[in-house]
Amino acid sequence: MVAADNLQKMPETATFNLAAYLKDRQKLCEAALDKSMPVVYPEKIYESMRYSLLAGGKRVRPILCLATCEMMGGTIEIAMPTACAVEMIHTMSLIHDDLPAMDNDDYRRGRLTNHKVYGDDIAILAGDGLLAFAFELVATQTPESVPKDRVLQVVARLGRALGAAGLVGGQVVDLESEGKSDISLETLNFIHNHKTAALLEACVVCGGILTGASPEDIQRLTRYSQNIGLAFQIIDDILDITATQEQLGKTAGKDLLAKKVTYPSLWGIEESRSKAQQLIEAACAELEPFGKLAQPLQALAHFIVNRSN
Ligand code: GRG
Repeated sequence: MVAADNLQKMPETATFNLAAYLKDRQKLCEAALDKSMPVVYPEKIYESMRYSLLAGGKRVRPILCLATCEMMGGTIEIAMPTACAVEMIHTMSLIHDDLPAMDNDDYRRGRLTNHKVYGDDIAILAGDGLLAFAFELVATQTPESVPKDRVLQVVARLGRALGAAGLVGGQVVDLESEGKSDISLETLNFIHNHKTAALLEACVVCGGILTGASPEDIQRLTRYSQNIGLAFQIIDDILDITATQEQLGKTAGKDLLAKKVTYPSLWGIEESRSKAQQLIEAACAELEPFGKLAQPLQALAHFIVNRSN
């Protein structure tokens, strides 16, 4: 969920109220996620998947997917299965990231991590189950009005964003970089372009694909999302230093403790913030041709740099 202090900082214009927009879209996403996954036999695995999936979270990824689809002339209805899928994929990556074999974290989204409650074995399977279900959902629940070749493109785009060319690749380089103090900016960018930005890019681009967006528009959406993706991670690194565990819902200060190379460790906090802001300006500039229709995506970009969790 979006913390109240996040929303207070959000720019509110006469024509677009981001706080109200986020509240409304979060409610829709929560309801769709809840409905998508009932508990059946064997109950334990469904409960474990639902434990993490319905634990709150800002829902930035599904909202980006819905907002892009609407900007490009589509509806919430056609994008909702893909929006739920990206949140399931994101949640599974958090469950696996928190495992003792990876980041070894005890808290996430304000509660104990999945493996702390269900054990490592079930947590691994909950991640696997969410990942598989995400693809099933897109393939079977996207409305018939969406041509099948677009659904196939979404499946392919998501698969690429997650595998060794995306999240998995970024995570591998991140693990390899642990304990090394001589990580270059190039390597740091590789890690975060893959670990964080690739899924955010897929959320936005898939929202466009579902509407049959032109290759030029897909290019614009790609540049917008790559910029917000890197800015998202820069802010994540800053928050690890400046925010409390209560605000983050997970252990704070882990990067400093692990002596991890991060954007603030390379540039300092102020410079990092200013670089994130520049990325957001560049992202918003990509959307100028869409005029007022781009307001939600532009406001979401600003939300990403102004958030406090
Ligand atoms: C995808 C097959 C597959 C495996 C996962 C573990 C792993 C491989 C990758 C790690 C990916 C990871 C955890 C990246 C960090 C991304 C990030 C900045 C997360 C925080 O996102 P928020 O702030 O969190 O949107 P909420 O809780 O609000 O959703």
